[in-house]
Order: sequence, then structure tokens, then C-alpha cells
Amino acid sequence: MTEDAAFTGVLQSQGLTTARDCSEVQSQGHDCSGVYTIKPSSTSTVQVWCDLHTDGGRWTVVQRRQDGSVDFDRNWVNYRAGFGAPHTEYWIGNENLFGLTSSGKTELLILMETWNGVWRYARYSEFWINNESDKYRLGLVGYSGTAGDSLLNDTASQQAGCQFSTRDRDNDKFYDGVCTDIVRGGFWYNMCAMATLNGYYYSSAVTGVLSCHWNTFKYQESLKTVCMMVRKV
Ligand SMILES: [Ca+2]
Repeated sequence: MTEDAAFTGVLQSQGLTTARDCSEVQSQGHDCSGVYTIKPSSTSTVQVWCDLHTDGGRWTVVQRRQDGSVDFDRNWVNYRAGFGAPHTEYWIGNENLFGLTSSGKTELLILMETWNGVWRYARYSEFWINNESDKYRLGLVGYSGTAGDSLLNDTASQQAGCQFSTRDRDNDKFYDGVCTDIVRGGFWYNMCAMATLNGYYYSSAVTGVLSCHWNTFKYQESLKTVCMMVRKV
């Protein structure tokens, strides 16, 4: 029996149905952060990391970088479906992200760590993405935090309102070029970005445009750890 099947068996023996997100996982009585199976939409189930501790918990982790073990320079189909592993590095998949953010108000918390061990966070009081016909366009409202706002600002590289791009789908606003050729990872790009959280993962603090970075925290400096997580407000 796989770990997933074993977990489903435990749920069924407790008379529980598969949770829609990690908030429901916590409501079902779980209090350990870890890997759980959730059902973000009627048509998909996915294994995710649930953070059940940070600021009251209930967080569904939708992206994590921590060791460079997973390649994030992937195509549209990969980003749509999701890739990686929930106990290490992964992207939850744009269809799952759409499912998680399309019913009810959802907030976004991004945790970031430098190679010097300094942690900062960025929080958005509302976060959503549109469906695939609008290329998973990014919606954000209400920044707060300690890392500065690299996604929702009034610069030419504001990424809120932008569509998602991957190595094989150029939906950015850089008319003379392709942001994913520069950054090496799918994300919401303008021309191109102050936040490149799916960019190339270096195993030290390297400064450069293709690195995984957050400019209002460390300008073009590659981060050691990134975690993006969502929960219903
Ligand atoms: Ca372009």
C-alpha cells in the first residue's frame, strides 16, 4: 500500500472525506505540519505540504524552493499539472492553484530566507488567478510584510495583472524578448520582473537576473529558501 493510499484509508476509517485544502485538514483535527492529500477541485487530488503552525496554521503550501533538487525551467503542461515533491520542492500546478483561489477570499504568504539565514515575509490580503483561458492571470491586493512589495507596485515591472508564462508560452509584456529565456522558470512576468521565485536555483548567494530572487528584499540575489502558501480568509 502506498503512503497516499494508507492516508486515505485512515481518513475513511475516521469517517472523513478528503479535505479541499489544508484549512480543512486542520479542521479535521490534524495538528502536525506535513504532507496531506487535498482535493482543490472536483476533478483533482494532490499531495501538498500543510503548514499547520505559522500564524495559526491552515496554510496550503503551493510552491517551495529549498535545495535545487527540482528543475523549475519547465513547459506550460508541467506548470498546469504541477511538479516536484511535497516534502522537498514543488509547484502545486496552476489548475490546482485556480481551484484553491477561485472560491472565496484567499490570502497569500511568501516566506524567504537568504544564504545568511535572514528571513523576511511578504503577505497579500487577497490572491487569485484566473482560469487557463486567461492564461492564469495573477490577481493581488493588499501588501504587508518585511520583504517589501515586489509583485504589486507601480513600476513597469508590476506582475499583478500579468498572465503566466513558461519556457514554451511567452505571455509576458516584454515585446522584444522572452522573460523565461532570461529567468529560467515559469511565473507571471511583465517586462520582466522584480520577483522571480521560480527562477534558477543557485546553491549560494549569486547576484544575477536569472536567479530566484525578490528585489525589494535582496536585489537580484539568489535566495536559499522560498515558500509560497495560501489560506482562506
Ligand atoms: Ca515577450
